[in-house]
Amino acid sequence: MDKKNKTLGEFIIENQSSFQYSSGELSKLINAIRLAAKVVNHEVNKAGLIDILGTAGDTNIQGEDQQKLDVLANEKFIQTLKNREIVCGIASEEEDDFISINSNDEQNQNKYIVLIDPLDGSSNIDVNVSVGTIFSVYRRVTPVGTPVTIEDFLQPGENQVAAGYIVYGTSTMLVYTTGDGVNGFTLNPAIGTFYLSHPNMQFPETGKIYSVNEGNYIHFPQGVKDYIKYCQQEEGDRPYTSRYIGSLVSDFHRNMIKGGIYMYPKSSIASDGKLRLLYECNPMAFLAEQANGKASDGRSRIMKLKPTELHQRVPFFCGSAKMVEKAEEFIAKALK
Ligand code: P6P
Repeated sequence: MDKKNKTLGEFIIENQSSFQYSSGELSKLINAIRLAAKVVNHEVNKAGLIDILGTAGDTNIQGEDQQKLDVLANEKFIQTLKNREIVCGIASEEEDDFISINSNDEQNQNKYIVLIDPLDGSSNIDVNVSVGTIFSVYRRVTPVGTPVTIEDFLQPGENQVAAGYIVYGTSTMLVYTTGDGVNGFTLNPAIGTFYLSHPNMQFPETGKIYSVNEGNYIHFPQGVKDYIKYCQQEEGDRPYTSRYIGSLVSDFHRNMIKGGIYMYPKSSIASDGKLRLLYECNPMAFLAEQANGKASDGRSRIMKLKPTELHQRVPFFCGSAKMVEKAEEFIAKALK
């Protein structure tokens, strides 16, 4: 079959044998994420109607009006994952603590935990700019059949068994990895099917796009300021182009296709940066490395960091390997 016409379902089945763990469960997990993505996509696409109609014209089963989209996305992903009894625990940006899923039941042999940012960049919804869902999957480290603990969630990113995102943009795409490269699937909304549109996605080794909120420039460490000035200098293939959507998934996706670097540095107003290690930086870092890119906190490989808290923040530099390395060089030089 032509690679490009393959559906996500066919792709999962064809590739589950290459997955080193229990392939059946992983397939069910990715399928659950696929379903939740279609439901959230439907809600995101009609969000603008809330202003026109007062509501989105729908009410949910409790007869309530349209909820805030990030709350709704959170509920849809948690509900979908819970109902399929595939995972033993979930952590979400929208939940203060992790959720244990009947994992104190001897019968619950589920081995996977999922961490999600259900709707990253949701403030962009009101201005019709693309947003995304990010997910990260690990095998639990505590005994199967016992309640999950925080240790199951505080694993270094290199322990991930799968990670991906859905970008709700001009088209809706699901992009994910299970450790054997990165593949992108585009939703055909007419029939609700994801088709393989971007097989084996790779970051160009270098690029000419830098993505950072330059409004924070005065607050950045000197090394970051020096790298931004380097991007703006007229020399060789520079100045680069500045592109910053304010939605991590969208900036990452564009940079992976065209080449570029995304930065959310620490600053004098955000001592650890803004992005969350567990359900934003680690999954995007897994994807970046699987696509021959890099992901760093400015000094160390993101996926090596040992998490200490569920919602901890870290500085984040991610994208084309040569560009991340150059940023790290400027940061190191300024510290000497
Ligand atoms: P700022 C969205 O809130 C987000 O987490 C990322 O998706 C995005 O890149 C960043 O924050 C935008 O943050 O401070 O530049 O508005």
